[in-house]
Amino acid sequence: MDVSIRFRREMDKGLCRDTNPTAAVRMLPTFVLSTPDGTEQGEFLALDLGGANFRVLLVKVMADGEQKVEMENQIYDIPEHLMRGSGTELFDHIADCLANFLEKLGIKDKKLPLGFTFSFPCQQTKLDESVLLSWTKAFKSSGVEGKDVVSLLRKSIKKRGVRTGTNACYMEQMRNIELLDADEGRMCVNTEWGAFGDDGTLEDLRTDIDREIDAGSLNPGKQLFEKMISGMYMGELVRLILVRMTREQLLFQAKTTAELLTTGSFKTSYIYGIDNENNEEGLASAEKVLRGLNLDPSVEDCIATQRVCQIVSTRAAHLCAATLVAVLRQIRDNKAAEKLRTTIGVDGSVYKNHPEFSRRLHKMVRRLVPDCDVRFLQSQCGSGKGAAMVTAVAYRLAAQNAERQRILDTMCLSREQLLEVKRRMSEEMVRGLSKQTHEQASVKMLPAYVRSTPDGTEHGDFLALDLGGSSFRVLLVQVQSGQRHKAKMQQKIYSIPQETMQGTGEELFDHIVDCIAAFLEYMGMKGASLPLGFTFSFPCHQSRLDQGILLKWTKGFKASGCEGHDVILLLKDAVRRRQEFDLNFVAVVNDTVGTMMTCGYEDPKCEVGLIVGTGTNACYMEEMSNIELVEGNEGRMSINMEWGAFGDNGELDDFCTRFDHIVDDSSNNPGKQRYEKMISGMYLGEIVRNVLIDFTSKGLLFRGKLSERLKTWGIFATKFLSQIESDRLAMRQIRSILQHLGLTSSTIDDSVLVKEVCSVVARRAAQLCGAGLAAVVDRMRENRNLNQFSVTVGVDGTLYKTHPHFSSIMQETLQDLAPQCQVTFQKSEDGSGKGAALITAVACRIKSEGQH
Ligand code: 0WK
Ligand code: BGC
Repeated sequence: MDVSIRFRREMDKGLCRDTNPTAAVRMLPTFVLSTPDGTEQGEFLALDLGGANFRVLLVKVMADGEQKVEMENQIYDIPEHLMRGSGTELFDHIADCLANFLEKLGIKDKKLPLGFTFSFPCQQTKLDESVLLSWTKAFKSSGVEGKDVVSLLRKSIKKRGVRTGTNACYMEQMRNIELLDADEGRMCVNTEWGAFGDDGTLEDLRTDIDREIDAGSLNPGKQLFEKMISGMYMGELVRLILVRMTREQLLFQAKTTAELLTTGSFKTSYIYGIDNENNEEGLASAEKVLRGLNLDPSVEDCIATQRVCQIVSTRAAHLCAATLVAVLRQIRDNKAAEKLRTTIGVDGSVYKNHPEFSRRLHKMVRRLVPDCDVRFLQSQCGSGKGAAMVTAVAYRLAAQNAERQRILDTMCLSREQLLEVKRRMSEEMVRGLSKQTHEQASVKMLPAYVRSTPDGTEHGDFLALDLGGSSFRVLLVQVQSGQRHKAKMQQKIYSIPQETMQGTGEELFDHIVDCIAAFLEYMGMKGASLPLGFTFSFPCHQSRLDQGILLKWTKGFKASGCEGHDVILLLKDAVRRRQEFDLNFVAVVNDTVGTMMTCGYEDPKCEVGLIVGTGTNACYMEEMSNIELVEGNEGRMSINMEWGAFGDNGELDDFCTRFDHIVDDSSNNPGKQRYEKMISGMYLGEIVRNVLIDFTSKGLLFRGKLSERLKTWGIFATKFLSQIESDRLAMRQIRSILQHLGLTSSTIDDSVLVKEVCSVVARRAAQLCGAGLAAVVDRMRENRNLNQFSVTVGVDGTLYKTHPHFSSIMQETLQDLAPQCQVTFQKSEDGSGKGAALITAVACRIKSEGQH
């Protein structure tokens, strides 16, 4: 347990950017980001260097979902002199072996992808670039350390014209690998645990025998943990112990032999025969080995030798278990899992050939982490197949990334495209304002009859309704003159059931009046007759403040018998039907105008209102001289742009993707509100859902498994976009959102991709919104013949307020496309209902001034 805890500390040092350079356990990123998902296919070559044997392999991977792999391999010798010679000779030899292999298989002309298992500590900067940090085991070729082994191999192959240690790797969360900037997904980390203890962490456990081995090794002071547990040194450990015991007259009548004193004379493979459950066989094997070393062992000597072998290999198995457990704990903590269920792929001659090693390792692992369900899977085909699989996965990932990027690129807008959106919006604004082209214009530029802002003399109680956003509110706003910032407000939120939104107009307005009655009751003002301001967030033609002819429903509303009607009259009729109270209908305003007024009450420079919520829209103060639909040229009046309809005449067709068309076709107003359907909260989730369906159907996501729930309209609520993109949300939380959507088998990689889709869709929405706003503020600047123009925009809407990046991306785009405008954004805290009440207060003041 203590060794395991020490190793865990070393792992953290290796993962941490500051301590990595001096960490003994280097925790090297491998740039292997994913494990096979069964869709890999193709033929791959693999080289496997560094274990007991050097292999060249041809691996055929079939994407038949059965993980079937066909393999041909050839073992080639790496002569000792090449291990210690020059690196060029070593890599030329490797290239020769490869050429020989290709020749044999008659595939010399095939240009196959190659995976290279190079089992030495390497600093990788990408999957196919790997700099050797230091040789280990029996290798010491010159001119290789500090070099990229892939380019050395490439050079030899171009020229050509074609082991025994211990280590572990595991899939680590990217956010824990401080050497890399990425935060999302996982990457395989090569722990290089052979070097555990090189910084003295194991000094209290290392014995004099360990120090003797190290002193006699090719790399003293290095790979100390490896020298305590791996096959290259296990035999030598036993030999040195036998020598020590002999010299202390404990064995072989204190007589050593030249063989016993020869380094490496006691092979690790000897231990496999001696440290045998079947004692008899083990002792016989011990005697045979000792006689082979020219010793004349007694039975006691054989028993003692067997005991030494048991102790050396048991220590190795237990130490290996301790470090393995540290890795298992790291994975469990990363997953925040109660119980970890995982499989460990194992290879190596000691694990495979030592009769007791694996049992002892498994047993100690289970003792140290009884709460983990660990399966050990012995690799049958060596890591060469693994290298081929890594190559196959890399190929699959590369192909999938390319396809995903190709699709996502259709949703990325360039600066030129955004400038074009701005230009076309400006053009449509002019067409909307002009009497001649107003009817055809997609952006209706509706006069809103708000021309002045409160002057502080307003006072009284006002009722306000706020319909059209994600919730319906009834408000009482009490305005005291001279108390500019102290308008008191009480409000209650009421729901508008879907069937009421899409029923008859009478039912809808009767429901609204029911809510007013309930509110007056709740406020103890039953029967009160107050001036009313009505925020009605839909396109209305107005010829005065207290009239609003509904042009068309948008968002989720479709109540019959309303379009083409004055909504004030519809409300009046409903009040009349109820016969319980009366109201003084003073104003109907759009939520953008209400929001502008609410913020304008605090900041007189607020002359633009913006909503990015269920729907999207903007209003601003336009020169009366430009509003051809209204008489008079003096001063300014607010214009409800209804920019949600921008694109309904095809202005955005060259920016629309097939996902936008799918969302529009499945909406309740196809062909309408095209700009809104690329920006607002009611639709962003749907765009994402359709991209995810497309990716899944192409096998680029969720392993191609499409869940029924994901096929459900509206299931991917836009709030998920905001949650998924929040920096605080860990990948596993994204996974729980996906599980909620019935995507129970999603992987971390899937979560990373879903997050990327959400960010691409939200980024485009924010940029399009920024381009539209740039057209508005630049027009106001030109209207006022200003070189520099500063203005405040009052903004409201759930998407703008809750999405972690929408507002900043929109403001960046606005600043870039309208650099001569300094725009301040003021979030409306009180909603547009207050604005409607203030507009009502102003209208009442003007009316009462007019009567005196
Ligand atoms: C709050 C305003 C309301 C507006 C809404 C828009 O008071 O008038 O319609 O914001 O945001 P949503 O609720 O659609 O997200
Ligand atoms: C409506 C606008 C409203 C906007 C924001 C749009 O669908 O047409 O009138 O301002 O949503 O709520």
